[in-house]
Amino acid sequence: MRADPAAQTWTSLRYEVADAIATITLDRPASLNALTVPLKMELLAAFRAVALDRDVRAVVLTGAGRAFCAGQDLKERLEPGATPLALEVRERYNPIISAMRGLDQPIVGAINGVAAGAGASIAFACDIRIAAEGASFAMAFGRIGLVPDSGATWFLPRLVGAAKAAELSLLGEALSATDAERFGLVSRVVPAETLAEEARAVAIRLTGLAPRALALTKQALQRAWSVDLDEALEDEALRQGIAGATLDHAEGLAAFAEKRPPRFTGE
Ligand code: T3D
Repeated sequence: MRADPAAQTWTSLRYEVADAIATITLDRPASLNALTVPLKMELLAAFRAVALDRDVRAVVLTGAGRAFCAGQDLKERLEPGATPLALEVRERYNPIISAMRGLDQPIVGAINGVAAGAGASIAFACDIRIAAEGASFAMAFGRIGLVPDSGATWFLPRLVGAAKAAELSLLGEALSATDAERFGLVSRVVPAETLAEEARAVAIRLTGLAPRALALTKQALQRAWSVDLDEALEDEALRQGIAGATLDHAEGLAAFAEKRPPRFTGE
């Protein structure tokens, strides 16, 4: 897959850039956007394209049709010669999650419908999640005799707490959008008709902020999950040193003093 989105032929997703926002739409609606090998490869290529495009300041990730993503395409898994599971997870799923978490630009998940199995994991790996009223999350892995993957065991307890994560993972029952909001899994729930607009509005707000500070914040929040307080404090100090040396910080101070909106350039 090529890193230049203009040179790439997308068959299983749509990749559109406008107003410094890359919108990635999983586009296999007849299969509820289930993840085939081509879709996984394209999704990874899409995040790599974003990583290389400094003009993109935020990403919206969503699904076409009535689902966000139903996880692994189970029909493909039944085909003769399907890649062994551990290899598939290691070489196709894990790189997508790593690419999402390693991306400087924040990802807004517009969860338009069911997010099941690895589809839920991909939703969890977004930085901000907004759900449509009819959306739901299902840790569907156990129902087909598998274990949670693609980061689900790492993200879910951190997002909803250990007890709820265990219940959701072991029972595999769907969590409604309303309950997802109650447990802090999504920032808010909106009517389906306004989801795209609401997600875009959040992305637009992100594009107005200092890109380097956003990237450093994203990294700091993630690192804080796995270090003790002393390390987190030192990490914040280090990152503040980096952010403080940017032109965007100088611009932020100048804009404050001059009582005008800042114009951040990412430098
Ligand atoms: O490589 C590896 O295998 C390892 C990685 C594993 C990671 C995973 O993601 S494991 C979990 C895989 N996902 C699932 O088990 C979810 C399977 N789907 C469902 O349980 C249900 O479809 C949903 C709860 C998501 C939605 O239910 P519903 O009633 O709204 O829709 P439906 O009628 O079941 O599905 C609509 C169509 O989408 C249907 O197509 P058809 O029969 O009308 O032509 C259905 O087969 C298709 N579809 C839904 N999910 C998948 C799928 N096709 C392929 N793969 C799917 N995962």
